[in-house]
Amino acid sequence: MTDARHDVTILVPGRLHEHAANRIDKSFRIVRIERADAGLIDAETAGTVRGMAAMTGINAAFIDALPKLEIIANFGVGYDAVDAKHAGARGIMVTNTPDVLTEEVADTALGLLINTVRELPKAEQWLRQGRWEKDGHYPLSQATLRGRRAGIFGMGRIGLAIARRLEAFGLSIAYHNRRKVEELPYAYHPTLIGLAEAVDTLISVAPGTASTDKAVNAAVLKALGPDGVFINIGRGSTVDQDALIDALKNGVIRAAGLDVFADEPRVPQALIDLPNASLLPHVGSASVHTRRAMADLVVDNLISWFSGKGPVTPVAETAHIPPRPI
Ligand code: NAP
Ligand code: 8YV
Repeated sequence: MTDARHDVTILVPGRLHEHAANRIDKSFRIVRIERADAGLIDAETAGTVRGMAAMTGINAAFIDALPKLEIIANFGVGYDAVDAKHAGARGIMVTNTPDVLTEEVADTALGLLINTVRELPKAEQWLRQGRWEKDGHYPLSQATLRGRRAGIFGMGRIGLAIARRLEAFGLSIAYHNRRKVEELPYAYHPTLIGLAEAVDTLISVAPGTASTDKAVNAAVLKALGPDGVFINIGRGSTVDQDALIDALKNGVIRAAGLDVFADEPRVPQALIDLPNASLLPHVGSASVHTRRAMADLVVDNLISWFSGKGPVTPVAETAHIPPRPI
């Protein structure tokens, strides 16, 4: 897509992938500010802003400070940081970046699961610290993937890509969504606790919304059981993090692998200190290849919108908004 609209101002608050920023600069008039704070933009400029590209939180007050805003292009498939409901109510389109990151995130989920169960990061440290030569072999891992029963919380695009990989690894698969996906061969559980009771390996890839807030709580972890492994590649808000720390400390579950946290980038010391937690700094989609594809989709949404063709990937809360007339 090459349509240039240099009369359209696109606001970029905070950091943005440079490929996206460069493409926006080529096609539009770009205005960058340090963060999403209405105090950082003068009223005259605010009055010219018609689009936004963001990988930061965008709240209702910031949206309301931009009277001509038509579209917010979010960098990421998860858009929990954007008040999409408020945008929708004001007739402002919100887009996200689905599909282009699905396989990458599923790969990361499997890597995190194997690291957690087979202790590979710790085994590598053993070698790097010279302990193989000094102390002999790294101890056998207490856990194995063999015979595990996986449960996916959030069987959407990424959940399904994880399930396909788990099938190839020989694990049985069940899932919980609000709605059963009819065409899938996997066992459906209408409740999360029912899923946790039925499996020993729970993988959360649900979005961060009011309905998933702290859904993985003490009762769900107890239901998972003492051989239980919990993996979170979705959003930190879907888990009661204190309950998870207690469960890991007290043997309520065996281990956890986490790519996402309640208050990123802050990770509680209690979690860092736990030997049975494998931790990653939110790198699910973080390859050069995939982040560039996400950057392209952010800009393709802006170009399509301002060409009068509508959004490429609108989010559910704003999908009802018609394309703007040109
Ligand atoms: P998706 O296709 O929309 O899938 C989300 C699934 O969650 C849907 O199947 C949905 O089914 C289910 N769900 C939503 N609310 C639920 C609830 N209250 N209870 C039970 N199930 C619920 O999204 P996706 O592309 O797979 O992405 C999923 C999430 O992964 C994103 O929102 C993002 O937060 C996260 N993510 C993380 C990374 C990372 O770097 N770690 C990267 C990309 C994405 P129902 O509507 O039927 O309930
Ligand atoms: C990104 C993600 O790291 O797409 C998502 O929902 O969590 C990740 O792919 C994040 O959105 C970048 O800000």
